[in-house]
Amino acid sequence: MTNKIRNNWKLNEIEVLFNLPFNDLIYQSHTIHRENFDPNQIQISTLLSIKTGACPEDCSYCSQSSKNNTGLEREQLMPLTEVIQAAKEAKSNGASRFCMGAAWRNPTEKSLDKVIAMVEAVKALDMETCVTLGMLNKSQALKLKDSGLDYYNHNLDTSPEFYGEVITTRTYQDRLETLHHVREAGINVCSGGILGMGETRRDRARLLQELANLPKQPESVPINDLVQIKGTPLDGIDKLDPFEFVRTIAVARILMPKSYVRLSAGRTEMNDEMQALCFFAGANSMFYGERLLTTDNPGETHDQLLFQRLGMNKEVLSKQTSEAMN
Ligand code: SAM
Ligand code: DTB
Ligand code: SF4
Repeated sequence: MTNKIRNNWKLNEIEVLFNLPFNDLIYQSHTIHRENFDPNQIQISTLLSIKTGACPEDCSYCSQSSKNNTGLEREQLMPLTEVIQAAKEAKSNGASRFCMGAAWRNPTEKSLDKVIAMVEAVKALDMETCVTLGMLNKSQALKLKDSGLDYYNHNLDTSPEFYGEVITTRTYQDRLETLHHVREAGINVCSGGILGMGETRRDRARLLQELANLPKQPESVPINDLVQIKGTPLDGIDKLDPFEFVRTIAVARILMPKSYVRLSAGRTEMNDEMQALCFFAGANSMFYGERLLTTDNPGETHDQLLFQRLGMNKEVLSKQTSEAMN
């Protein structure tokens, strides 16, 4: 087994990993996990939707798309004071990173300035910051970097081949370009995808191949299990086999040995045993708090108990941040 980061993964090599007997696969991924991280530490982020609903994009999984009739109430950009209050609460509950999400195709210059004030205020609380605002151009990414932003989240979501079945209003290439601007600006990249949208195993392998073979692998890789939302085209689709979800986490860990793999949306549908299996397979980050963006997440009390039962601890600072400080 090797620790070396590779950016030349071939599809057939990834499919071989997916096809391994389950125990062989998670033994391999756990070994790599242990070589790179403390397996009992978990990085904790809390999410806040700073601008909800009425999004012009047509992502077929999303409660916030104006194309989907989900009954979600649209909200204006949240005032700064409310954002600071939410970040303080997240910090006192033990989150080390605060992630702010806006339902935009891309931010306007005026709205970006408002988000920048939020980033600066959250940084002043000594928390890591992350935002997800849709597509960015080069100068917007540089502006965010100047504000002290630590991470930008922009998911590839699925394979390039399946992508068109899920979203038609922006292309895979658009997403890769945003990731390029974020990387070039020197902001840490958070990029992953969603499973359980009707994609094949090959699509899951292709998504991971795209992420792993980026010029530099994302520092953070959220793996979401689709949260089915009434009024979206993906509501009612067959659920993914939980073991297939764990396999995908394991393969992500093997391909991206030094990235944080985040067990993201979908945890309310998972039992504790499955989440423990995900941690064993290599997930070492999660969203903490009652809400994701518009849907529920297991509450802090539940997660705190889960950590206690598993002897796991919340990480104070991510590896990247502590390395940057030294
Ligand atoms: N509007 C921005 C964008 O799409 O880039 C940022 C917010 S968007 C909600 C962030 C990510 O959340 C999406 O790329 C998708 O991967 C994930 N997501 C959204 N709705 C989801 C759902 N119902 N289930 C699982 N993941 C979801
Ligand atoms: C990510 O990959 N998952 C988070 C975060 N990045 C922004 C969002 C999950 C959203 C789940 C559905 C909702 O709450 O609306
Ligand atoms: Fe808009 Fe993001 Fe939802 Fe797509 S995922 S509809 S871009 S908020």
